[in-house]
Amino acid sequence: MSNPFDDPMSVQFDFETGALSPCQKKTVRRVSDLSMMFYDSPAVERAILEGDPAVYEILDEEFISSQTDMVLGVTRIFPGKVGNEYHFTKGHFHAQDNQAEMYFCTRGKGYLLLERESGEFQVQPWFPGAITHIPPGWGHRVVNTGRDTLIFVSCFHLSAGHKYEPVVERGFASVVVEQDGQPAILPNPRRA
Ligand code: S6P
Ligand code: ZN
Repeated sequence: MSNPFDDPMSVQFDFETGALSPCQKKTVRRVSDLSMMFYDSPAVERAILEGDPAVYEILDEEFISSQTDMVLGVTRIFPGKVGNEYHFTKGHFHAQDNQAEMYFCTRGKGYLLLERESGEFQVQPWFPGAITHIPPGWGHRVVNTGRDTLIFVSCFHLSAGHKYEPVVERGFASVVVEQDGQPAILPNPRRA
């Protein structure tokens, strides 16, 4: 039987809303799904009691051909904070540590945090038009510091997988918080 993904295929991406059409899978992550990630635990408890708001959602479309397994993902991080820490993606390494990824910011503003398990760390300011190649071995998290939804498109192999444990255990080297009305990049208190 022929595989429909062996033929070229286009999908539509809406720069305004981040909608992807068609879209096979939608995942919503709420504060309760990220409870180990924000450093201010009492603020996490309060946010959950006050309605457990959505922090971000992921729209995925998989292109599983007979020879490869590319995925196009759209992530929409809603504006907001837990305590004084801005909303972010959970962040992960790839389970297959030889797998890279492309990230393309299309709306909003914030930072891309990148960290190797050896501890090497980078913060890239992120804005529409920034396209980042994430080489193998670099964990990645996006932080939304703006008042608008931050939208980005990712492209990766499904077989790359996700490894969340190092981030759950110790977070990234820095946290991005609001200080005097401005974003500030500070050392992660969980690493003190
Ligand atoms: C997958 C890729 C993205 C993220 C998404 C949510 O390799 O990096 O599609 O899965 O941005 O982030 P997270 O950290 O919750 O998986
Ligand atoms: Zn990834």
